[in-house]
Amino acid sequence: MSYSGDGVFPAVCPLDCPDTCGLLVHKQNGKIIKVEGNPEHPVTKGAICNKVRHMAERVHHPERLLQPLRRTGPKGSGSFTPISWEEAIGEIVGRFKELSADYGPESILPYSFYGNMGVLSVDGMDRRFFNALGASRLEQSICNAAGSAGWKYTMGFNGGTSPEDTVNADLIIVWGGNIVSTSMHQVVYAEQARKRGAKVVVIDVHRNRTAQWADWFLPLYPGTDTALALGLMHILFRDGMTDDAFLERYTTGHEALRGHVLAYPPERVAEITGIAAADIEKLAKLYGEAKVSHIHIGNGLQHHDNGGMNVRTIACLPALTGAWLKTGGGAIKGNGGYSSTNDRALTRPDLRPNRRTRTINMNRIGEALELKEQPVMGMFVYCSNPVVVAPDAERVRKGFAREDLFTVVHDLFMTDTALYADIVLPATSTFENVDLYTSYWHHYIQLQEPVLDAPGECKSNVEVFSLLGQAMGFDAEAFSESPYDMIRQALDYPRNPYLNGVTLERLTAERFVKLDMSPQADYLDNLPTPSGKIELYSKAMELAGLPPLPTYTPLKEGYDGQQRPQPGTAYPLMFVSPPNHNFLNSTFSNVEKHQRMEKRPTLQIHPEDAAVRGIGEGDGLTVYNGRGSIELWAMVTDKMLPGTVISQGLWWEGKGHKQRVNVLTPDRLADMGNGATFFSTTVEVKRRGEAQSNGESVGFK
Ligand SMILES: Nc1nc2c(c(=O)[nH]1)N[C@H]1C(S)=C(S)[C@@H](COP(=O)(O)OP(=O)(O)OC[C@H]3O[C@@H](n4cnc5c(=O)[nH]c(N)nc54)[C@H](O)[C@@H]3O)O[C@H]1N2
Ligand SMILES: Nc1nc2c(c(=O)[nH]1)N[C@H]1C(S)=C(S)[C@@H](COP(=O)(O)OP(=O)(O)OC[C@H]3O[C@@H](n4cnc5c(=O)[nH]c(N)nc54)[C@H](O)[C@@H]3O)O[C@H]1N2
Ligand code: SF4
Ligand SMILES: [Mo]
Repeated sequence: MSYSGDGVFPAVCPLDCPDTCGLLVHKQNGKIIKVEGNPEHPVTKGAICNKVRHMAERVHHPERLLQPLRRTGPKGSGSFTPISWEEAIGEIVGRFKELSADYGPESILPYSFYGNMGVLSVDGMDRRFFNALGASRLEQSICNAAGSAGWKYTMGFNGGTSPEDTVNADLIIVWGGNIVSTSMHQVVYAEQARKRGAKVVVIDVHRNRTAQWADWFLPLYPGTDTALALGLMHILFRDGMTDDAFLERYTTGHEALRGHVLAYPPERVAEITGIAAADIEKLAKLYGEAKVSHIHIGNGLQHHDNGGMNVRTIACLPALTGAWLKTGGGAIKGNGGYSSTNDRALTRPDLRPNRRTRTINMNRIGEALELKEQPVMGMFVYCSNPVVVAPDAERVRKGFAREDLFTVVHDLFMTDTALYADIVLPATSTFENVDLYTSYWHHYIQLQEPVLDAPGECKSNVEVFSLLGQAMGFDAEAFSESPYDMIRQALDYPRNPYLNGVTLERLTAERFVKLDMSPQADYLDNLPTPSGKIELYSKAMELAGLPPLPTYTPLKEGYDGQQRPQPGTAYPLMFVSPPNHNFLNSTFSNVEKHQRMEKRPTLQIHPEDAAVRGIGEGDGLTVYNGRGSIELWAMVTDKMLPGTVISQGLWWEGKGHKQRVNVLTPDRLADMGNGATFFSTTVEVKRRGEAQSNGESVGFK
C-alpha cells in the first residue's frame, strides 16, 4: 500500500485496549490532521475513544525523541547528548558482550509490556534477540495474570462469550470493570441489549463512569468479590435457581460446592462486602431468573491479594445457571485465546543457548534490581514505563538509579524510566510500521501498514532488534526476516483452529479478517481443564496448595485480623488506583491535551473520611504509607463506601510533582499467576494546606 502524499489511510489502534479499533488517519503535508474510527470495521464501526481522537497530539508532539541519546549527567537528571545509531548499537552490543562475559547473559534483563500491541513489536524480533542472547526471562504478570490463572483453573480456555452475541443478553453484570473508559464497544453492545429490555448491573468499589451509566450500582469493599459471588451461589442453590442438568453434564464438584456455600448466607456476606443482605438477595434473583445472563469480568477485582480467586469464583456463576447454553450468555474475562498466533516461530526459543534460564517477575523489578547474588547488570526497557507503572515505584526508581546498572530504553518519549537510561533510543509510532494486531476481546485480525514516514531517526522495535541481532553476530536468517515474513509465520499455526483461513493475503485484501469461529460450537465439550469440564472443584488448585473450592480470603495489608482496616490504625484507608478515562496506563500522561482533559491527579475521598481529617474539596493532600508519599488533590465524594479512597490514572512524576500512585502500592504477588496486587493497599491522608482552584492542570509542563 502506498501512503505517500495526502489522503485518508486505514490504520489500527495499537494501544493495550480490548477493542483494537480500526482507524482512518487523515493526512495533510505529511502530518496527521485527524484520526477517526473506520466505519467498515465490523465491531468498532467507526466509533473511537477520545484519547485516540487526539492521537495526533502525541504522534507529532514536540518532545518526541528523534535521535539516539547517551547519558551525560547523573541518572535521573535528564542530561543527554545525541549520538548516531552506529554509536548506540556499538555501545549496546559492546556492553552486553562484556556483561555476558563477566556475569553471564542472565545478568541482562528485558523489561517490556504492551505499550504497542503489535504482535511483531512485542512478541517478535525482540524475543528472538533476548533468546539468542540467553538473557533472563521476564514473567509478564503485571496486567491480568492472577485473573487469567483463576479463569483457567475453572474454564481451561482463555476465551468466553463472543462480544457480538452479548446483544442478546437480558442481564449484563459488569464486575470490576470500567468499560465506559476501558472497552467502549462493549458498552455499545450492552446499550443494544438494553434497548431490548436488558438490565445492566455494575459491581465496583466506586461509582465509576460505567456505574453512572448502569441501571443498578452495587458498591462493595475492595477485595470482597469472592464473598459476594459465594453469597449469590448460596441463594441460587437454596432457592432452586440452578440448572442441575447443566451442572451434572458440564461441571465437576457441584455437590461439594452446594454444601460449601452454606457457609456464606447473605447476612455474613453483607458484613464482609458492605452490600445489604436484601440487595444480595435481589441480585441473586435477577441472576437466577435472567433468561440470558452475561458477566463482563474486569481487571479491577483481580489486582488484589485474592485476585485469582475473585475471578475463579465469578467464573463459576454461569455454570450454576447454565447461562453458557444461551447465545450471548456466560462471561468474558478475556478472549485472547481465540487469536493466539505461532509464538515459537515468532520468538524462536530454539535460538536460546541456555535452556534453564532464570525468570524474573516484572512485578518484583524493584527487588530484582537489589539482588546481590546473580545481580541484574543490564536492562533493556521497551513498550513499558516501569518507574511509573510497576508497584512499589520508589523501590523501582532506586533500582534504576544504580550507577553500575547499564540501561537502554527504547521509547517515543523521555519517560520517567528513560530519564534513568544510559542509552535512549527513539521509537516509531505504530503509524510508521508494519505489524499484525489481534484483539483480546473481539474476533477480527488486522494488518497495520505505514501511513507516515518515521520522523527523525526513529526506528521500530523490529528494526532495532534486527540491527542488534546482526551486530551481535546471531543467526543471520532469523535477524534479517521482514515483517511480512514474520506475519506469515505468526499466522501459520494449525494448533489454533480459530486461525484457520486467516492469511496475509486476505488481510491485505480485506483488512478485517474474522477468525474461523466454527470450533466454538464445541466450546463446552472441549474445555482444556484436567477433567474436560467446568471445574467448580479443582484438583489442580488443590495440588497447587490453593483451596479447591471457591473460598473467600481477606486482603492482607492493614487488616490486623479484622474484617477491614480500622480507624485509629496507622493506614486505615483502602487505596485503589485504577486507570482514568483519558490516559492509557501512563501513555498520554505527558500530552498536554490529555492532561487538560483529566485536569489533575486527585484522591476521591468520602465526606465522612474527609470531615474527620479536616479535608475540603480541592485541598492539596499528602497521601502516604510505609512505602512513601505522594501529593494529590482532594475530590470529596460519596462514590465509594467510607474507608475506601480512589486515585485514577498513572501520572508521570513530571517536573517536580510527586504524583506516581505506585509509590504507595505493594509488590506482593497475588494468590494465583504471580499477578500484581496494586489495589490491595492502605494509606493515610493529610492536608498539605494549600488548595488549588479546580480545573488547573498540574501535569508534566
Ligand atoms: N481509558 C483507559 N482505557 C484502558 C486503560 C487505561 O489506562 N485507560 N488500560 C487498559 C488496560 S492495560 C487494561 S488491563 C484495561 C483495564 O480495564 P478494566 O477491566 O475496566 O479494569 P480496571 O480499569 O483496572 O478496573 C476496573 C474497576 O475495578 C474496580 N475495582 C478495584 N478493586 C475492585 C474490587 O476489589 N472489586 C471490584 N468489584 N471492583 C474493583 C476499580 O474501581 C475500577 O472501576 O483497560 C484498558 N483500557
Ligand atoms: N497503580 C496501578 N498501576 C498499574 C495499573 C493500575 O491500574 N493501577 N495497571 C497495570 C496494568 S493493567 C498494565 S497493563 C500496566 C501497563 O504498563 P505499561 O505497559 O508500562 O504501559 P504504559 O505506561 O502505557 O507504557 C507503555 C510505553 O511504551 C511506549 N511505546 C509505545 N509504542 C512503542 C513502540 O512501538 N516501541 C517502543 N519501544 N515503545 C513504545 C510508550 O511510549 C509508553 O511509554 O500498568 C500496570 N500498572
Ligand atoms: S484505545 Fe481502545 S477504544 Fe480507543 S481507539 Fe484504541 S482500541 Fe479503540
Ligand atoms: Mo493491563
